[in-house]
Amino acid sequence: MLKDVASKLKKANSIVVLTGAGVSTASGIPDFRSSEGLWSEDESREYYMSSDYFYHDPVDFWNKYKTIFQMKLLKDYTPNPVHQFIKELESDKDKVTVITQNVDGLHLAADSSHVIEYHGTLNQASCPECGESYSLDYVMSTETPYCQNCGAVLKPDVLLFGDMITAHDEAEQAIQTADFLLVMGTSLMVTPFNLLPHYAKQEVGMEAALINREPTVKDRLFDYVVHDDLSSSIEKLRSYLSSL
Ligand code: CNA
Repeated sequence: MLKDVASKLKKANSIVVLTGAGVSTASGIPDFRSSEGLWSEDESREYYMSSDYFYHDPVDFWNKYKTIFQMKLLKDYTPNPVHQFIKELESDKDKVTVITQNVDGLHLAADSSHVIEYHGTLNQASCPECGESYSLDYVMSTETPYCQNCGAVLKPDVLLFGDMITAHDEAEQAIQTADFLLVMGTSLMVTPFNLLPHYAKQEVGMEAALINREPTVKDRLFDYVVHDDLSSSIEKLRSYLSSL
């Protein structure tokens, strides 16, 4: 199966790669829905990570946000061979667009040229009043981060539950002009991101492959499905690609 995926990757001029938390587990960042994932510990997290809660109590929001993410996500993580493999695909393609649900910034750190951070990024926060942007270093330097211009409490640039998705049209546009879709490391449980493979298959009519350790609810959509660890799958894909 991976041999077929390698051959499709080789032939395609323009590829879209959809990624989820599973591409970053090899960097040491836990995913959400595996048994050791972040979400399994406490379901009230969905409420605390919502824009409703941010506007209700922004000071306690930051308290909760940092408790949930600071220990586990806001550290110095680096790209792993999966991020690097996606970057390497650019070497003989017209375009490789990465559309990621991840908020860790690791595709940008791996230097991928076209990255759509569909759920935003943990690496920045903005003022909801005046729009001024602040770095993660500033956010982490103080218990509650306030805007230095207007004094409002900053909002993280990560998409909170209840926030509008602004990247969906851009994501569909990228898919429209691609000729192969590769989906990696996601349970495809989150809507509307999980509508993108439907769009690729049913509206645009392109072939699509999924590599994920566990079966997903969307497996039937794909032409090629591989249930395996990404690090070893990437090694195999690399070696097939080099022999083509
Ligand atoms: P998820 O629902 O936790 O699913 C992750 C999937 O990846 C699971 O089905 C696993 O089987 C699979 N997986 C994990 N490790 C590997 C591996 N090494 N090889 C192959 N497959 C693997 O996460 P989704 O991305 O589907 O859900 C979307 C959420 C998760 C988004 O809102 C993200 O912001 C959020 N999230 C992001 C990060 C991050 O930025 N790194 C971390 C945790 C959660």
